[in-house]
Amino acid sequence: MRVAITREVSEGLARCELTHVARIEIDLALARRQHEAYERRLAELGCRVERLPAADDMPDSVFVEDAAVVFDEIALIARPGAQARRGEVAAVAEALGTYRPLRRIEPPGTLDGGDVLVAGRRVFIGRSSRTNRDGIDQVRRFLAPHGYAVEAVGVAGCLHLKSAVTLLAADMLLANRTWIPMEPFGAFEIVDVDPAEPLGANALLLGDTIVYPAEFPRTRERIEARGFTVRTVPAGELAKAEGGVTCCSLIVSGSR
Ligand code: CIR
Repeated sequence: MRVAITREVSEGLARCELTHVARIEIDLALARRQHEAYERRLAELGCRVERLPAADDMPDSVFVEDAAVVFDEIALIARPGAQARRGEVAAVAEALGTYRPLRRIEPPGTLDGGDVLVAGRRVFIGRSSRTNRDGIDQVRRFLAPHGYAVEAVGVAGCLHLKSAVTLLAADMLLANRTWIPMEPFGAFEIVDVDPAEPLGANALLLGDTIVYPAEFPRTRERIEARGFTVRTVPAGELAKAEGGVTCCSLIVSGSR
C-alpha cells in the first residue's frame, strides 16, 4: 500500500514565492479543483490519500514535497531555502513520524525536497537557490549508513532539480537539458522534453504509471512513445505558483 500525503491549497496562495515566473492572478477555486483532481488520480492509482489541513498563513504549503524526502528507511525533514516556507515542515513531520524515523536538516543547512531526485540507491541533489552545500552534506551523512550515494548537481535557470529532471523508470529520466548538466546522469537513458514545453520535465512516477500535466501534450507523446502509461492531471493553476506534479504529494511506500 502507498500513502500519498497532500495538503489543502492555502487561502493565501496568491502570496506564494516566485523565482522564475512572473506573478499573474491565480484562480483559487480552480487551483483547488485541480488539486482535488490530482488527489483523485493518486487514489485511482492505489494511494491512500492523507490530506493535511490547509495552512492559510503559509501560501506555498500545498507543495508538501519541499518539506521532506521519504526513503524506505527514514524520512528527512527539510529546512526550506525560502525563510517564508520554514513553518511548513512541522505538520508534515508530524504526519511522516507515524511511518518513518525522522532526521532533520539543521542550520546552516538548507534543503528543499524538490531538489532531491532518488533513483534506487543514487540520490541526486540540486545545488539551487534553495538548497546549499551544507544541506547536501547533511543528507549524505544521514544516508551513508543506509547505502545511498549522494551526488550534488548544479541547477541554473529553474527553481529545483526536479523542475529539470525526474524519473520515468529505474534507468530512464525525463529531462530539460538546458537547466542542468547531464554528465551526472550518464548511466540513464534520457527522454527530452519537447522544446516548446520547457516546464515539462516534472513527472510523477507511481508504480509504473506516469502522472503528468495535461498542459504538455507534445512531451506526453514522447513519453508514451517509449511505452509508458501516462495519466494526466490538470496542473495549470498551481503552475502559476511555480509548482508541478511531484511537488503536491509525498509518497510513502509500503505503508498500511
Ligand atoms: C516556491 O517557490 O517555493 C513555490 N512557489 C513553488 C514550489 C514548488 N515546489 C517544487 O517544485 N517542489
